[in-house]
Amino acid sequence: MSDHVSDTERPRLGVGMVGHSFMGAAHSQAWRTAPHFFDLPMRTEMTTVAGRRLATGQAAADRLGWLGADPTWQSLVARDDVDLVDICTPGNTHAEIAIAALEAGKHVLCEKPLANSVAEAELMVAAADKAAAHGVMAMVGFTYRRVPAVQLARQLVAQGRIGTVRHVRAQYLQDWLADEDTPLSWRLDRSQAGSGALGDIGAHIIDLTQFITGEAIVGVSGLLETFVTERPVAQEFSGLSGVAGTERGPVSVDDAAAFLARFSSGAMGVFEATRFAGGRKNAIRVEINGSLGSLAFDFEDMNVLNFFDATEPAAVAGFRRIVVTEAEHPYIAHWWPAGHGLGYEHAFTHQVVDLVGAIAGGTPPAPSFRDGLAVQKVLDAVERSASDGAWREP
Ligand code: SOE
Repeated sequence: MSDHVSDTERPRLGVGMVGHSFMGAAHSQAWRTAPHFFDLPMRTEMTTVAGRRLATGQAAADRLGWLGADPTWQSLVARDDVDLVDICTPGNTHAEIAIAALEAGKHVLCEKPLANSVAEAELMVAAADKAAAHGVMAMVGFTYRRVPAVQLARQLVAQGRIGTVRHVRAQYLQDWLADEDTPLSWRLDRSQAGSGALGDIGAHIIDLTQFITGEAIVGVSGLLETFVTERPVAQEFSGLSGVAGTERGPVSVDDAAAFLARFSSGAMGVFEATRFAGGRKNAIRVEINGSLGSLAFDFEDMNVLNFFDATEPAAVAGFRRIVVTEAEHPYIAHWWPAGHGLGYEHAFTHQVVDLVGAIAGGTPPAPSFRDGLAVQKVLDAVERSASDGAWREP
């Protein structure tokens, strides 16, 4: 890191993280890495972490690089040396933790989806609006926005390079539940996760497509399916896999979701989110067709954006594979020479960089809690439509 601003000149930002499983590990990596690759305007400190038990919290703190652990999220929020609360817990806890943190004057970064219901998300937005009046910031973690190829896609749309958007095609395909014996985890329990593939991964493509096109989804027709309604109860679970016990329990969320959508400009959208797409591990595919060209992105080839420019002579026009690793591309100048590529974790680092920049600059970060609420409303509309078969508005 170049040292333009000395440590004493930069204000300290104490961070407390709640939850230390898969997402907690991804966020920890980002807090560890960001100050070493970017000139952060604040001196971030990984102050403390809290989980369900102090002992596991302490072990996670040691493993993930936090200075210490707290016995509960309440004690973490109450600490004077914590300025920002990073929420990496299941959705059913987001509202309570985020609202308490904002009321205590702490900035908040909250994992997606923002909440488990529109009502909770509305309460979170109200708390964020109140806190904003005192310079307290709130951001929701739709991390894939910060993949450089996604940022480039948004820039090209904004520059008019694909003209009027007509089609939006988005898929989020995983296969970690395709094996019927994969055990239950909180992600399969509606009371904790709110919904299944729809909220967990469908939320990402709703946010991504609205982010890239700059348009809002204004109507949907949805379909939800649970293919495997009962699974072994997990003896242990970590990340997306676990050790199955002999007892079995119910799956109370959707395994897969599909929906048609209308965007504010009139563009048509086709969405699919599933954890049963055998062979697809983390395929986030977004293709946009406009009057002057098309864009196509696949997270499984995340350093690339495909761009078709329909204004080129037909004889030579065709999809161009832009390798988004040049210093001119968003964020890249802080990393490796051209062609050396970024991975899943870099977007989390960019998220920290942008959030710290927003806090230091006093500018509200994006995606805001209001953006999270907008996604929540689309999720809710898809669920309502899937249950009664009617076209629904968010
Ligand atoms: C599980 O489907 C999951 O971990 C999501 O919860 C994350 O948001 C996504 O980034 C990867 O997959």
